[in-house]
Amino acid sequence: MIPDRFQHIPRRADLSLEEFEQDFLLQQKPVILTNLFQNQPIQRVATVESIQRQFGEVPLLVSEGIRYHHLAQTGSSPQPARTLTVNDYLDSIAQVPETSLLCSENALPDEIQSLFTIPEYCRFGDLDDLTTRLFLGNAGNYAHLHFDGDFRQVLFYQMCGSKRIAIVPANAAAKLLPNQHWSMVCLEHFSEAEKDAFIAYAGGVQCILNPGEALFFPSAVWHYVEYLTIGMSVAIRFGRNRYTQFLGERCHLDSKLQRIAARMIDERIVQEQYSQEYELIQRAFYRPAQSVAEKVEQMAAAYDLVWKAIAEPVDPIYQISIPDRLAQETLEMHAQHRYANFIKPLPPFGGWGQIDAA
Ligand SMILES: O=C(O)CCC(=O)C(=O)O
Ligand SMILES: [Fe+2]
Repeated sequence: MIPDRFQHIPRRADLSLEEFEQDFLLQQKPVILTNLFQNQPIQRVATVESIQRQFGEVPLLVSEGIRYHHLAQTGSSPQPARTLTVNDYLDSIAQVPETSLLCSENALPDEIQSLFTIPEYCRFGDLDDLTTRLFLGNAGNYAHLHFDGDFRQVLFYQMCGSKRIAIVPANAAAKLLPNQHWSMVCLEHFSEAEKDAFIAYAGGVQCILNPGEALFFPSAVWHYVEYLTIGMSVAIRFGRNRYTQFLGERCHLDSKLQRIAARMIDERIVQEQYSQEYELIQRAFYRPAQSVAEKVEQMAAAYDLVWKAIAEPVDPIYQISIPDRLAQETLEMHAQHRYANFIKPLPPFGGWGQIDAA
């Protein structure tokens, strides 16, 4: 265990469901639950040795995980993903301790799923939409600063090892150079002092998460994760309501949508306060367009109108646009499959028949 030198995020044991929802979830504040799985078998798997013993033969998809390749434009492409057993992966990191490969966001194997019950805290949202994920990585690995584009709340349980986690509120986007759900700020290349200074400047908080602890990530927050040791974590990703499901699965991601979605986590509030705004986005979604670029423009205009209607009077993110061509191109690539059914192609070009004939 590594002491949490930050002490920015409260640690709570035995938090009642009501306190969790009122003081943290509905206020979109992080909290660390210190005894989430007390007396459940998962709590006894807290060392690398116990992971090897219990899950050594479980297959994992190992890849470069949450890194910022596509915009870094370094000319190097990510290493291909491959399947390894837990033991083979652990052996491989003993051979190459600085490898960038890790198991990121894998479906949670049954062998681990069967060691705990889904906590009552996760019942907010549509329970059928709840999902679980596994992470296993080497010391020195990281997840680049991003927000989760599915707009789920997450309970992030640390089985073994320690992670440094930074959380930055959605409204800091203007300071983070957002592109889709990525920040273009590469904290992984900053010195320790620069990281701390930058995260403080962006209004963020940090913690060191240790075995047995679970961090609650509010929906749509920015986060950056460092593996301080070999670490294994389980993410319980809450179900969403029908509004955040639509925004997270069908609309193109950007930091304005992020802020809109963060307002819509409670479906009662959407029904009471934001139904017109939600419909505006839905209408834009179903309006036909002739190209992905045009579709993105229609949607961005809808995000803009909605955000103008619901933003706080002084809001830094309102200034954001995506000026650079590279960002626009990658945005359209990302939007392509989401809007594919709504694009009417231009009629095919008829050729220069007349001229040729002459
Ligand atoms: O721990 C990690 O590697 C990243 C976690 C993360 O980004 C997430 O659970 O959404
Ligand atoms: Fe994430």
